[in-house]
Amino acid sequence: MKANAQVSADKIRADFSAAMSAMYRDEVPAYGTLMSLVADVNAETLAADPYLRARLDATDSLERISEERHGAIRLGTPEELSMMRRVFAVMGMFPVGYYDLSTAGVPVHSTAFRPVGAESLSRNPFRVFTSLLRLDLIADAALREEAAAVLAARKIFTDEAVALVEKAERDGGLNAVDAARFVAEVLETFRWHDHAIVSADMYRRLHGAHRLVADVVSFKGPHINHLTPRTLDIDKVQARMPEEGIAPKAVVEGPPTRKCPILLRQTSFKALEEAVSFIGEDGRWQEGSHTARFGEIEQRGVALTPKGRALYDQLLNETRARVRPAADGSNAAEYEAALADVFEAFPDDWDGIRKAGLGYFRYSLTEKGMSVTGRNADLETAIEAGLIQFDPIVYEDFLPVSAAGIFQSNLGDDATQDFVASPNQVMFERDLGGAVLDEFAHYAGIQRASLEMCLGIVNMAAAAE
Ligand code: OOG
Ligand code: NI
Repeated sequence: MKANAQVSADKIRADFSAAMSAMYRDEVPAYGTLMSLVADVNAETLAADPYLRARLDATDSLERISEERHGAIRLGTPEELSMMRRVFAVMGMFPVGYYDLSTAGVPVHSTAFRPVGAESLSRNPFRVFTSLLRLDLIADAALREEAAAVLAARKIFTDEAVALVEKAERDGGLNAVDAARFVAEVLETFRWHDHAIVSADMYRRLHGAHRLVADVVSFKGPHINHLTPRTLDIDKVQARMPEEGIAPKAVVEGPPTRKCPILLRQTSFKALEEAVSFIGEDGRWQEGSHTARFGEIEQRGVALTPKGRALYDQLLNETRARVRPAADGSNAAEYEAALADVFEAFPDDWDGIRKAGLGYFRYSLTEKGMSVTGRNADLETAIEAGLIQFDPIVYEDFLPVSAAGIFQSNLGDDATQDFVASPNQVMFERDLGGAVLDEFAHYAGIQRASLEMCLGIVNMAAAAE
């Protein structure tokens, strides 16, 4: 390779994800424990289910699972958000979806930066759930202004990181030397700082407005607050966490346990209380603490169509109207029972989900299908004849109610607070400096392309025989 040849955005993302994982394992040892537990359970699950293993292998998703993770950060200003968009673009990560969390009592709105093409996703699907603090939802005007002033004065990116982003934009990429520097420089933005940029008194006041405000405003940068490996059996990992000395939150967020997993199920362990030094009166540091960083695991299932998603949302609302999961976990069993009961209404076999138009699937030719042409068959006939098969397309995004549950469990049980629901995607996109992509369009595109390819071949006019 020539010294100046550019490395792919996919490689930069894979390197960055690995560097972030190594850093977080050093900073939060429980994350390392969770990673090995997930790796064990994934290996057991695959060994016990050769069919699952074969299908993951056939759809290029087996390799990615052990390297798969997402993280989350919380930013303070529009400038930070738009610069973050440019940083992630260098790694082939683009904003997908808009999540309003004000309805759930968390003063942020968010997007997920992630790769979008099927090939990039199978190479490395690293995602970062990225939230922007909404000071406009904080009632105390004086505090709002003080917080804005602190945020305006901080610089979360190193000069070198910014210079490398500009270079990548100018040249359409980075060479290997610059890419390695870029990874190291950008990592600095996500690092934990145990010295706050505010006094203990200001921290207390920010904390009083909302714990999340204190978490965003008090520090030099947006420390990565969790990293989440992907498991193939979340119930098993959840059950084994206590044996490893990790206490999970009481309820798994998302759909119930099913034969055919849909969307996303997540659970986390509580944030750690960490020592922090605050700015003191006389130039001396004042000791204190802050809870922010935690661990999470997730199991991903099939991506749902708008129709499937509407059914999911309806069933989740129905469940929560019946039993509202208490933050202290006291009614966890009752909630789980209600969830399982209500979700009986959601078909639990792949063909049923597909036929009802609830999920997205990738179609491919079976061995038999590869050897026939000129069938003039429609999709269902071709499936029945064993010419075309289908695999669920994995959900690559997030769920607002689940995200709110994860936020809440880590902000403390007493942190529930009501805000007037005020989604503002227009403001978010203005601050971001671009539009967020539509998550459904991505899945629909993969499904359509696979379908056209299969039917095109099966129905291709028979070659002169
Ligand atoms: C983000 C919480 C959302 C998820 O997996 O739904 C999230 C945060 O706490 O900053 O990561
Ligand atoms: Ni998460």
